[in-house]
Amino acid sequence: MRIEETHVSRLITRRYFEKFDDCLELDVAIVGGGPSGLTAAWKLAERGVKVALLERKLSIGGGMWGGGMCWNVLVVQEDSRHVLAEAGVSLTDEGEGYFTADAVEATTSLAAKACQAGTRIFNCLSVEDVRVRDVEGETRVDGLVINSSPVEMAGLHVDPLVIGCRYVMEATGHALEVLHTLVRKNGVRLDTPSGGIEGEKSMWAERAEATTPENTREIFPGVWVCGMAANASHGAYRMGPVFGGMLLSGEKAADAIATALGK
Ligand code: 48F
Repeated sequence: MRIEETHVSRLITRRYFEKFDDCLELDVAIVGGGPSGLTAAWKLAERGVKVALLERKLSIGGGMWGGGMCWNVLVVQEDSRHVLAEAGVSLTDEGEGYFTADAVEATTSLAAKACQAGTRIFNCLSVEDVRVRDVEGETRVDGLVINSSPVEMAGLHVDPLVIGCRYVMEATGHALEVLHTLVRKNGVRLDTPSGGIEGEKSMWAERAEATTPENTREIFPGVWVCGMAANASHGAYRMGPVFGGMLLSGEKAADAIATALGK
């Protein structure tokens, strides 16, 4: 086979921009490709929701790759292992309700499930702001302001682009980047006890795992919080390298949003 380099370039640019163009109007835009975002993406796409996932880094997976302290084993509990099992991940029963999985197998399997179900993933792309609109007297988020990660990293003065969506999913983990930007720039009140970001408490894994799915909800019109972002926004504890709550949070958010969208 003869290989023409410019044709290879044409194939890449054509397919990429076809995909990008089709994602300018989405049902759901997920910010962050950690375990909660990937699970939500997979489950939303499976329900026929038009969903894209935007990840700043070259690699998706967030905090999954390194297990705990770079020792790449994940721990999940009895009530969440079905998510990894459904993704085809091998689990070892450690007794007393604990299961372990290889972090690399779990990350790549969740990512494959999300892609194969129809999620469009844009890695190397950073969300720097949200789009807001007044809808019937209520301020609502209905889009994201995005830029190329290398532009962000180099500090170049280049204007961003915008994608529209019915719902944004804030799945940026401890950083809560979407919510911090929303609150700082617009002075809006979130649906939290103080109306602001409550912050994250120290380690209490059992409590944190219980509250992660509970705190997974629409925290502002058009914005769902998912994964560690759910706890960090609600003043809840952290859980460290126990990943069950992340998976259940993604599953819950996907089910609620797909139902709200009539899917
Ligand atoms: O932190 P992360 O893995 O989020 P998660 O799904 O899972 C948390 C766990 O990994 C772990 C834990 C115990 O289970 O607490 O920490 O809540 O992944 C968040 C992803 O969001 C990306 C970031 O690079 C990471 O991969 N991200 C953060 N800010 C942005 C972003 C942004 N502004 N634009 C795009 N991606």
